[in-house]
Amino acid sequence: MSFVLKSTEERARLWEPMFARDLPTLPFYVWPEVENAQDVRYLAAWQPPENLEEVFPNLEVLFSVGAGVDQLNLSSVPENVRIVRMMEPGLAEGMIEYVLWAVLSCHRDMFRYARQQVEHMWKGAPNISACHFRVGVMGMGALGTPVLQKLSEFDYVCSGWSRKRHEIADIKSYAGAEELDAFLASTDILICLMPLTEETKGILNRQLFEKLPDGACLINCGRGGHLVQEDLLWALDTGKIRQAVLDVTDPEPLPEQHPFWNHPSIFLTPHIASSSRVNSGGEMILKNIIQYEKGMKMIGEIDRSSGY
Ligand code: NDP
Ligand code: OXD
Repeated sequence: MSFVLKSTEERARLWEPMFARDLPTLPFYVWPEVENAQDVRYLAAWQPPENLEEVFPNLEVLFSVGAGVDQLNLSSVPENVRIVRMMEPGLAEGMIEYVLWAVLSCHRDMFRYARQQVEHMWKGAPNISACHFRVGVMGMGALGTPVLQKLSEFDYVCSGWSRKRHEIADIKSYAGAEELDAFLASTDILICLMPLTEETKGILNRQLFEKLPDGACLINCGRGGHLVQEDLLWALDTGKIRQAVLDVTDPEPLPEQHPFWNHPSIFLTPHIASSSRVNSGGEMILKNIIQYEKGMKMIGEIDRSSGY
């Protein structure tokens, strides 16, 4: 039985001693230096090797080193292989910081002031209190929920939308397709923090934007595939959306001539909203292997039928 890491040098350097400390009898290999592929039971990777079934025929658990699993072609992972995504505390911390920055910047109109500076323009507008802004988060999971809780501390009027209803103090929970319109109608700043699945692909589209109040803001921290790009350009041109903050695009990076690069109302960041911290990510995988070997539940195991 062995473990293979197919990822960065930094992870390899830090995780190998951690594994030797906590699971000394489990051989640790760094891809592609694997001694006996038949023995490999655990693989941690962003992308597994091609022909996974042939490369590691006895694989039992595939750990994604990221929070999302949309980069995996789930149909090429054998049915018996359990898939576990990364859930470690650093991911939520980073996402809270990013979303808070983006929401405060939209609320306080910082992107407009940045544009004004380029024009040498000195022109202020009165401040509006946070309690007058309604912030809506699509996705109330491991990231969306702590983000909503932090925004609520800042006095924003917070709501979330997800498949199931969630009971969270001070947060209004909207659930399912039938409650999406009501959620959108009461959202001034919309944040996407959903996984990319067959159901959520292209969900940020013209039809959805039309349901938002005029002059809303959009913050996409999910995946580039959630957004229909030409529909965002339409929404910005018509004033339906006044500002977009995009941490994710499709593709990443965008091609040199893409209209988003120079759009005055789009602020792009290069997929840096959050990432798993190397040490706590390693600890999480170790904990999961130990739990798995005891027949216990693993934290972050995905449900293949829903794709997240
Ligand atoms: P979770 O799986 O914990 O939460 C996902 C949430 O989305 C759940 O609330 C779920 O609903 C909801 N959801 C899924 N499908 C639908 C649907 N069809 N309709 C309505 N709601 C839906 O994921 P995380 O919070 O950990 O992460 C979310 C995503 O954030 C990741 O998949 C990744 O794409 C992105 N991400 C981006 C990063 C960045 O740096 N930009 C960093 C890390 C992650 P329910 O609660 O009902 O199950
Ligand atoms: C992730 C990401 O999914 O960085 O972890 O987007």
